[in-house]
Amino acid sequence: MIINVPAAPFPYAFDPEHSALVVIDMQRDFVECGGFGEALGNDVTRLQAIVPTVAALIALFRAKGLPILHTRESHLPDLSDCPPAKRNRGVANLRIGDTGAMGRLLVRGEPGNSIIAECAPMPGEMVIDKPGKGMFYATESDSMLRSRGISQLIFAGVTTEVCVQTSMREANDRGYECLLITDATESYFEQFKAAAIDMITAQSGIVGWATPFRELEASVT
Ligand code: TIU
Repeated sequence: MIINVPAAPFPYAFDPEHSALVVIDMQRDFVECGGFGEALGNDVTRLQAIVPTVAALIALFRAKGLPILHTRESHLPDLSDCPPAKRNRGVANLRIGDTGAMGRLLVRGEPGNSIIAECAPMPGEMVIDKPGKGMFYATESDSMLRSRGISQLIFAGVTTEVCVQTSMREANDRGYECLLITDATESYFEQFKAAAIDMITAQSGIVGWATPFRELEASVT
């Protein structure tokens, strides 16, 4: 059954049977003090405001029995999947692989690299470790989703204009219909979040659709 969800730039034809929720990088490294996000000079507390909404969105998908894919931005301990071009950016004292307050920054298996408790994956949910900003680069995301018959992706997570937007663009090019939940995503920069949503939805939804959580929730309950 198709459900028309009010959205920008026009209603999103939500098909629950072919949909998955994608929760991008809700990791301690980005959301908590002492992680990669703070090492880049960002105020990570901005991201904490969306946690209840992301958790509610996850709960909604679980209640409906719909699939969820969680991503983590992470690198192997030997950093063989982290190109120097990514590691050697800027003048940060703490770079990817260096040891911070929550272990080695952005390294798989370190305490800071885990997903925050409020958004933690449940057994049976898809979890993808990605070395890039996008969820499809060097991952099994596409085959995992296609093998489940999924053609629509509902997006949440951080940060809006970096890993979320990159993932939405990758998904759009692969033929997925993408809906961003605007109050379940956040950026370290207020103006970049707004601009990313505008870029995604402009030109008749050149990348996809956007709507607040309450519109999706009201449409499916
Ligand atoms: N720096 C920043 O805004 N984001 C990232 O580095 N990764 C993600 O967005 N996950």
